[in-house]
Amino acid sequence: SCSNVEYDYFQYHPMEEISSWMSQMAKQYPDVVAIVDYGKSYENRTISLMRIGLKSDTKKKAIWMDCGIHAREWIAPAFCQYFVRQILQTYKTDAKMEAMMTNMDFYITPVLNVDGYMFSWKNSSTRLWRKNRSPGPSGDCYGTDLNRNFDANWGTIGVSSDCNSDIYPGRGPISEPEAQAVTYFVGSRKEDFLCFLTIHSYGQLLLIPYGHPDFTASNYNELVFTSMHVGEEAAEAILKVHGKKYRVGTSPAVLYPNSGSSRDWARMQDIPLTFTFELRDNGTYGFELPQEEIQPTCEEAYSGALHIITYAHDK
Ligand code: ING
Ligand code: ZN
Repeated sequence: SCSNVEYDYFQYHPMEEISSWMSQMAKQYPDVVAIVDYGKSYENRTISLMRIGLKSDTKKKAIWMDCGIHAREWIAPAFCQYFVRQILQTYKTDAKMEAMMTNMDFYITPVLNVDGYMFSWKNSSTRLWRKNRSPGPSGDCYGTDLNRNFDANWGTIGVSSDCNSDIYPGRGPISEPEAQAVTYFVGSRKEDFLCFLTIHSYGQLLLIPYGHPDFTASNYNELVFTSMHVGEEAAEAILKVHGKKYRVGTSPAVLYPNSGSSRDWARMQDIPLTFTFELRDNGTYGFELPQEEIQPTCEEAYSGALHIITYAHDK
């Protein structure tokens, strides 16, 4: 039957296949995997995450990971799926992973921007779509950049008020249903989350808060110090796998400033470790990363993500 056909983790998959893969995993691991629908996209599609963890008598901590907030970054959903497969394959034989799955739940959204992802699969002219699909104020332009729409210094820097722009931040903070879904789900249990990872491409970067160069929190220096340290160690772990260099820093230090990102919002909720991953490559293929690079990209990013998550767990 279909359920016995091996899922190919090293190919890009359209939304329908990712959705049925999620259901399949929940069926295959009923005690460990639950599907949680936590929002609706602008075009009324369900936004789902996989809650992955082992039963525990004590209150569990949590790890957040979202992929596919930007439609065209196809390597990101591929990574979330790979990550899920790896932790499910590992925990039965690896005591450390078993402990982490007992003490924590992983909340993993393989595709956050469902409408945009489907639009990017539609045809070659829409392949490089980034935003969601909600209409702008004038009705003749589409899409809000979901990673400019969060309530974190919203609309102040690294944005454009032109709704045709790829960095249009929307009508106001969390005007978009996809950003609302994350805000309300994470916000309602923010004290549980040890770590918030949001996965993008491309650039080979690990970005830490904040995107706004003038914004600092009370314990900002301590947090930057810890994040930089953990980030540098994660980058070392990544380098060891296939020799790829990832740079670590705040977005203004490494590239350019921005506002309204989910990572900054999560940090402002006092989630201790929040990172943006920018996966391969460095611009050779950009968003159209060849399928041959899916496996090595996932392997190295898994190593980096696991380092951060292990640190969060052990701390
Ligand atoms: N990059 C992110 C973006 O929202 C970012 C994160 C921000 C990177 C600022 C560098 C500077 O733009 C991508 N690729 O979406
Ligand atoms: Zn992105």
